[in-house]
Amino acid sequence: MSLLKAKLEHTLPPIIDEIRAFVKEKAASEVSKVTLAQAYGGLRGVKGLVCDTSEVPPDKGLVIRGIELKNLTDKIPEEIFWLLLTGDLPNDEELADLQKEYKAREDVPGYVWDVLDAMPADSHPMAMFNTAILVMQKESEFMKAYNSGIQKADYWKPTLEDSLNILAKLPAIGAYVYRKRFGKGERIDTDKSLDWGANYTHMLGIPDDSGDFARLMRLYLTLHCDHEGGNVSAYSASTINSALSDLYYSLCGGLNGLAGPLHGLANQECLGWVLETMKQFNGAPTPEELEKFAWDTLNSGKVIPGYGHAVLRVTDPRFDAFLAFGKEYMPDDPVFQTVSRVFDVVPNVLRQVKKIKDPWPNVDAGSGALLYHYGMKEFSYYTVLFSVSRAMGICAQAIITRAYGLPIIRPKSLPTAKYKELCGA
Ligand code: CMX
Repeated sequence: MSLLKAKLEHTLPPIIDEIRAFVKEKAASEVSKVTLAQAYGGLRGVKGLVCDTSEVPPDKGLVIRGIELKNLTDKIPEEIFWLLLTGDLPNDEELADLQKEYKAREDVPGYVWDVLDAMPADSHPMAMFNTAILVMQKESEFMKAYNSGIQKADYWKPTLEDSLNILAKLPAIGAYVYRKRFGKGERIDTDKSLDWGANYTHMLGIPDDSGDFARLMRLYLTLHCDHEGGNVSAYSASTINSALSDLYYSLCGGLNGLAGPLHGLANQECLGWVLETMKQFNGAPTPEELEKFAWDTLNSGKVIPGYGHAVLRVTDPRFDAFLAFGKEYMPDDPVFQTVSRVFDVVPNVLRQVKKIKDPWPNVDAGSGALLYHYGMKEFSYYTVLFSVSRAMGICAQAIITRAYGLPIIRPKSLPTAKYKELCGA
């Protein structure tokens, strides 16, 4: 048995008992009210979901199991997955065991490559990536166990198996999507001696003699791992999961939401916006030029990608971490310098637009420039990197939800006429 499963078998039962007792005792306590504006406003701020893997306080940004992200940027993604799931960072033995589990499960079924090869050459990388996940659904251990009559209390166990099986394969799948979609040549085999992030870098095939690109990839995969339960990808995935659809269905569904330009696709849009400013002004623009460009974007009815957030009200700590990386590894890169200058200018512009609640950069504002620096210039691929990372949070949330035995998600909708009645209109 993996050490991760053994640890969860030991730690989950008392947590589950405590939650059951707490909910029983306080069942009638009110935790949120919903106004009409919220009902018609994407339920912003309405509390009614449970997520124990991470939280996003508006004034802090991502906190994973009580630890602020800024204190986790030196951790590798495997450590983060362990933390999301168990609430603790792994010791050396536990980390090595998780890495061994990934290695044992990383071979991708041949039919996945065939399906990807058969997709139209101009498919979006996210469509390819998500298709590869969905096409593996027949491998689901949860589905097999469910069909064999597994007890509800054990649902989390095959969900953990599905998680490990999927996470182990995502770097190879993601790397092949990159090589296939952008004509980079043959698929590169996995290197069993490398960790999850470095192996992904290796299979992408981008030259990295210094190891700095692998360093960035590990950071990237760590920073994008989870963002509590209410964002589009997490919420979509957990809704699908709550129907006892297995993780191949629910992860794919969640990541389809990540492919939207207001969510994860913003990182592709963001670098495009930065490069557009450089094209228009023949190089790194001055602050005045950037300010004008920002106003032109807003006045043409478009959003400034990489800025604003539904929950955050401060600079995203994930952006801070990327900015720090850029300052250390590529301070003279003109694209990075432009990103840095955009950060000096755009919040002041957005602050002047009354309706915008958060003028600060989010995770997507800076990451593209760093990838671009190392030669990954295909913007439409960037959300796949985000997905490989976010799969950790979605899987961890699914395992925990199954362990808690939470029911199918089914909030109530009403027609407008009923809301009018309710509001006395
Ligand atoms: N540029 C221009 N307008 C913006 C804006 C931005 N960066 N951020 C918010 N606004 C606008 C909204 O479009 C909205 O306008 P309308 O009322 O006309 O529709 C208004 O300001 C109020 O929005 P808000 O309450 O501040 O923000 P929301 O919670 O509705 O939306 C988000 C949040 C992220 C979708 C929005 O800030 C946005 O579109 N940002 C740009 C896209 C982006 O970077 N997305 C990535 C987010 C991180 C992630 O999920 O990956």
